[in-house]
Amino acid sequence: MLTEPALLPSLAPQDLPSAVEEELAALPFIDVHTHLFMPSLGGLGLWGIDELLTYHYLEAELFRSNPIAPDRYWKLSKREQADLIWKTLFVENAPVSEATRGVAAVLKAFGLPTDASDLRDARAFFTAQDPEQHIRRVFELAGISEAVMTNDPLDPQEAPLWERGANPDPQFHAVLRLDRILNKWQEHWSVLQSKGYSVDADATGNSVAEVRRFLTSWSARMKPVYMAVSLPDTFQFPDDGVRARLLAEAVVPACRELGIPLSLMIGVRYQVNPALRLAGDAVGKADLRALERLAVGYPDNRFLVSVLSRENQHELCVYARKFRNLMPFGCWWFLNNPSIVEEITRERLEMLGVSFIPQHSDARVLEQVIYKWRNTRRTLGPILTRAYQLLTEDGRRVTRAEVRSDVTRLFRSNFERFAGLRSRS
Ligand code: HDL
Ligand code: ZN
Repeated sequence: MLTEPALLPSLAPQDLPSAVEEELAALPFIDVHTHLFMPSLGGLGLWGIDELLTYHYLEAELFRSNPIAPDRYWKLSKREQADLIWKTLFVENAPVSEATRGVAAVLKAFGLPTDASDLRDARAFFTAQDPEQHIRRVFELAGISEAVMTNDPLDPQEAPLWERGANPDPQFHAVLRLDRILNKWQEHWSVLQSKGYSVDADATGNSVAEVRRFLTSWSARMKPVYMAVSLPDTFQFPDDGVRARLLAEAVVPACRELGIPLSLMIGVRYQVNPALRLAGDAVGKADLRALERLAVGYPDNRFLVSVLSRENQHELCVYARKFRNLMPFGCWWFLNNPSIVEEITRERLEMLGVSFIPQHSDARVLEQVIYKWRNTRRTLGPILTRAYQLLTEDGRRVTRAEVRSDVTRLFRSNFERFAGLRSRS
């Protein structure tokens, strides 16, 4: 309760750092975008040291420090790949990059050696873990209560698990991911057709209505907290292509009817180096007037927005000031590095107060949430403290209760309210 006496006296400047640090540590966050999977989606979930080391961020870094040709690397087994990455990035070099240091932080969290010459101990530890208990423990170590998944209804591995009935889990929320429909219609319209939807290659005739029916059917199955799509830096809206038409006539109306946001993650330059596979994507500055037209055109829709280019961040803040149905979230992918997180978060605080969602982990491997959220707390603490110090210098002190309320908005209730999460339960 905000009125507890202990929370009421205003904080002296020297007490701000510890108060902020304690409130960040005490609050379990909601991780609003991950590639993790709930236990009932079993085999899809990645965890353990071999998956941590073969994360595509580390594969990209391997190829800069080891002469192995990518096509030869891809022929190695998962263990051989992990051994090579460990030797190259952790033994032959100090793991000073964000992604390599993260693996060291995970090993330390479990009391495992971070400077071993091989992976024997780490493999033995992770192999000995019970998967479901491990998930609960990892979430606790990370300080998150829930993770929002990325669920693809056209993924040949994942779709059958949902169609057979996947038990929901209170620590995971589903998201209906739309990339195959919106970005790769040419390759996937026939999959929809094979599932009984009368669609065609140009999305004419009944196609829009049938996509809408597909979304409604999968929403009933998954109960998504939002729908999501990643978009290229060249994304335009409106335009005379299939994507804009399906967005406007199927996806946006479906989200409005379901009362859930649409998450737009804009600025990817896909596969600039296909030889690196998942690590082959890059970044491009997008034209955010497309976002402006969506916010203006659909005032009753809500849009979660993350942009990949550092150069787009300030204008996203400006757009968020113009349109309350835009919710900036996270420092996505190539931005999730302390030097850039600090810049983005400070400008968001300066322009939006606490009306945004500072971070998501984007974790692909379970234990990554441990280091990604540790880093977020470590980076955000001084930034929030500075904001309160400036406020105090300018004549307004804050109470512990206000710090707690701000941290709760930033890492829980902004998302809960925007996604209508609590109002639906
Ligand atoms: O499209 C996305 O959700 C991105 O996050 C990609 O999955 C990307 O490969 C990634 O893992 N970024 O962190
Ligand atoms: Zn992602």
